[in-house]
Amino acid sequence: MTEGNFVDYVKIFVSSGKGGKGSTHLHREKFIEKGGPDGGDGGRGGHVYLVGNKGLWTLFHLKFARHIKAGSGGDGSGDRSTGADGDDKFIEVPLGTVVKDKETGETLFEITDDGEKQVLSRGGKGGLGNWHFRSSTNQTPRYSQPGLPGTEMDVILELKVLADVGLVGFPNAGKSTLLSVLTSAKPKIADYPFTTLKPNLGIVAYRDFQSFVIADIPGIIEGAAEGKGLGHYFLRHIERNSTLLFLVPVDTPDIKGEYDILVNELTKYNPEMLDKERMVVISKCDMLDDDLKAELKEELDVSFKGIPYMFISSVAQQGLTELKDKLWKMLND
Ligand SMILES: Nc1nc2c(ncn2[C@@H]2O[C@H](COP(=O)(O)OP(=O)(O)OP(=O)(O)O)[C@@H](O)[C@H]2O)c(=O)[nH]1
Ligand SMILES: [Mg+2]
Repeated sequence: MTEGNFVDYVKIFVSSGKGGKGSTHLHREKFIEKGGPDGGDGGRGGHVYLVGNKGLWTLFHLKFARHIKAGSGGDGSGDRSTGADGDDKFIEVPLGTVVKDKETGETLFEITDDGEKQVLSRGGKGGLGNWHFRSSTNQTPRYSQPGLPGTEMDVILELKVLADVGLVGFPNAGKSTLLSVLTSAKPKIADYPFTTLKPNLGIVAYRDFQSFVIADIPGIIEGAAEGKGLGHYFLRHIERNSTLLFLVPVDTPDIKGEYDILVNELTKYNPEMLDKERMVVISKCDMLDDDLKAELKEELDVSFKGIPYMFISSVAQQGLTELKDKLWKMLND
């Protein structure tokens, strides 16, 4: 997935259909001079639904869909005929789509399951035909109800990426490079911070035709939870990942300290982040010879205590198979 078509936020205007008019009709037949009222009801206006689709990964297909409108209900007619219901509209969205009212900012609901269907905007009720209003005092009512109008609303759709593994690290830690060697994704890689501006997803092909999805998000810096850098905006993308992979480059002066800052930012953002499975990867290890690596390992065994960590190099392709094995195990245990 390239950066250009990853869309995780869209504003759309939806309107449900208005209800059809009830009919004011009097029965006419040869030889029956004054037939009774037989005006049928109007059909209901079309609803606008959101439907979860596990085959979708972005909201790109809705980027240019500014206005989504369901059909109006048909009017009722004589012989107690009910008007047809308006056409419903079904908006397909990826799993993890959060729906908000644009006016109030209130979260309306979230789509999490494949095939899950929720009404976003309900069509107006059809009006009752005059047939309903006959009574002992009025045998021929000459009125019926109009249909109720549909509702219009501006909504925001926001996507939380539902990948299996989320990559977390400071800018320049090597996250996109790792994604590019584990998957066929081709994210932009460069020697400056904030190269990645939008999440990238890649599929890791694992032994025996199995696979899992990795999400590479923009780098996180201290203060991200309060809105510094880009991290704040993208933290929601890793809220739903079941496993977090922390990347800290081997040339970082205080590796454990940097890891602590990352964990702290995630916790401030949402304490539930700490409940996830996590592992630390010390990246760019091709910069270190074996002696230095052994020395560092002694140090890290102490500072990381029980936290699982490992050395890798995306450039020299070191530790990648072991990393895949470990991630697979974490995801499936
Ligand atoms: N020596 C070495 N350099 C690496 C390795 N992995 C990444 N780099 C370099 O580190 C720099 C940053 O890599 P990126 O993959 O863009 O880092 P990132 O974490 O995605 O950065 P942002 O998108 O800015 O957050 C690039 O110059 C990469 O070539 C590695 O295994 N070894
Ligand atoms: Mg990047």
